[in-house]
Amino acid sequence: MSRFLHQADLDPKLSRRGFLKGCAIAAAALGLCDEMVPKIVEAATSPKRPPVVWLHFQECTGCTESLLRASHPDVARLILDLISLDYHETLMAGAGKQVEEVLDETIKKYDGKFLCVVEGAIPTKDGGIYCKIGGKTALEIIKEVAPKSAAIIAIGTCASFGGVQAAKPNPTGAVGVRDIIKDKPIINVPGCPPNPISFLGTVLHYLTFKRFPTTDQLGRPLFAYGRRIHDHCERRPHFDEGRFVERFGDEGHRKGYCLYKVGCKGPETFSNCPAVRFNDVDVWPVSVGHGCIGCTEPNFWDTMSPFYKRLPGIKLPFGNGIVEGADEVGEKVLGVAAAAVAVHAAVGIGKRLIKGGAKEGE
Ligand code: FSX
Ligand code: SF4
Ligand code: F3S
Repeated sequence: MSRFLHQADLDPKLSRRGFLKGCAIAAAALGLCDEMVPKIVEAATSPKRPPVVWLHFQECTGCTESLLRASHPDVARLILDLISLDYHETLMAGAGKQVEEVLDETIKKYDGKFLCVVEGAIPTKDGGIYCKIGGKTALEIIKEVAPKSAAIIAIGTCASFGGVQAAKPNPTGAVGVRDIIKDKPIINVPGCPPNPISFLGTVLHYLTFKRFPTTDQLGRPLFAYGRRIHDHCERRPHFDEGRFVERFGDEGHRKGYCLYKVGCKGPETFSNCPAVRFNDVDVWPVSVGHGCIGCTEPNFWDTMSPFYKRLPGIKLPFGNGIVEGADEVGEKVLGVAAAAVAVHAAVGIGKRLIKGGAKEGE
């Protein structure tokens, strides 16, 4: 780890057991079989750690915070042990000219070899003046650093798609890295913030196979973003059977019913949250009673809001078996996802009818 880092919040040493556990968690998240764990361990223990330059632009630093405050300290520690973090503005003890020199030195010394991690969006309006570090705009910095990097990981929804600052009317013209840099391998690990395991898995895959994992059309690794939340949510049986929370705090909420009608965007959101969960205590937003707000999706501040209104255009089974027509709430157009959800809902109604639980038209 770089001499510039504060180390107080991290365990001084990662035990062998903790190390192997971290590798096993990442291998499982990557969908790799047990036989692959030794290969991952070998890559992770290579003395040749890739130098990493970690840039911060328009964001809240939640991505770094969640990574380092991971209640699973081994995961945070493993990430920092895997890479040689040569430049990271939040973690560096130094400041000003001294660290700017470190950045210059690092990108020259490791020209074409370092991994660039970008956290935060890049403002493009008015010459990019809305985010400046050391007298340079974020736009200038990314254009200077990216061409010298081997590959880029955009961590968080801001660096991936623009995030909160790109919300309408996007006053600073904020965009994600892929909108600026076109000729480097770039992978998006969105989420506001993303799950540390998704980032760890991406890094481990890169170290082990010398390339990024397969992605979807939005540049997100399929191992973490290949499934819709709605399709592996533990409340899904309630959706299918038409049991919904109508208001926060009502009986249905206390019983753990589906949160769709109080705004859950799980049917339109791709992420591993229900499977990987957070904070090492086996929870995720929906499990603790709050709908998913779609934080891994592009423009979710616009397309997924109002956050407490249901997605429009979906036919739903009510508790009494009546099928309600499409609502016009928010501005999201659901397309294929809506059709898929409607089919599931219809199946649920069908089951209820077959069971004789409700009469048609009731
Ligand atoms: Fe964005 Fe990350 Fe949301 Fe915050 O840095 S993804 S605002 S959690 O912290 O970039
Ligand atoms: Fe789970 Fe949300 Fe889908 Fe309901 S709508 S099943 S709470 S993901
Ligand atoms: Fe984000 Fe939804 Fe997961 S809000 S953290 S994608 S449950």
